[in-house]
Amino acid sequence: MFAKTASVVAFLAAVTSALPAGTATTGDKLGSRTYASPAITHTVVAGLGGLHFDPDNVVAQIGDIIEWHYLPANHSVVQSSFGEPCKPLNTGNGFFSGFQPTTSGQAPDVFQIVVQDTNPIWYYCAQTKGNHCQAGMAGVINQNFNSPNTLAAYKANAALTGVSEIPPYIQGGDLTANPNPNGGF
Ligand SMILES: *[C@@H]1O[C@H](CO)[C@@H](O)[C@H](O)[C@H]1NC(C)=O
Ligand SMILES: [Cu+2]
Repeated sequence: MFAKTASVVAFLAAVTSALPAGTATTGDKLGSRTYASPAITHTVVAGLGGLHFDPDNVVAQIGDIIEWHYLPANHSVVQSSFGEPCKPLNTGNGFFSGFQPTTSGQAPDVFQIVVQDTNPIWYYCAQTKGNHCQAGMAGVINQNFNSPNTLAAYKANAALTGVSEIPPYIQGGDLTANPNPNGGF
């Protein structure tokens, strides 16, 4: 009996801590309210449909995972700012997956990040052979749809840059074995 009560209390505590800030709770009963949706993984495929990320405009919740898969020939993802396309974030804190070459099918590894906040996350492919970023190989997580900072604007500005910058090392995410290497894209 005690154990059951304790587990209910633990459950309530867990649910309460998962609620968005500002959501009122009263007593020990859960009223009608909206729950945060469980974290999901958003798959983005680099190189699907040419020099392109598919999908290149993703809306994700905090806690969701973005997982990039790599098709031929040799792509990467690098976080950038909106204002400086094809260039790593100047804070040095942005992510870089490294280059993930494959001659056919998917590359053996995927790169994952966890969405930490609701700010837009801009990124590009740093492959300089063929100028992938300048050709439009860029994407965004959580674009602000009320802002002039659109993905189309990012790509237009990217086309005006010279050579993309390649970060010195992999950072800011997890390079991990592809969980679905034979998945068709
Ligand atoms: C992938 O591209 C990078 C950057 O251009 C290059 O350094 C690397 O050698 C390439 N790897 C393969 C296997 O082509
Ligand atoms: Cu690329």
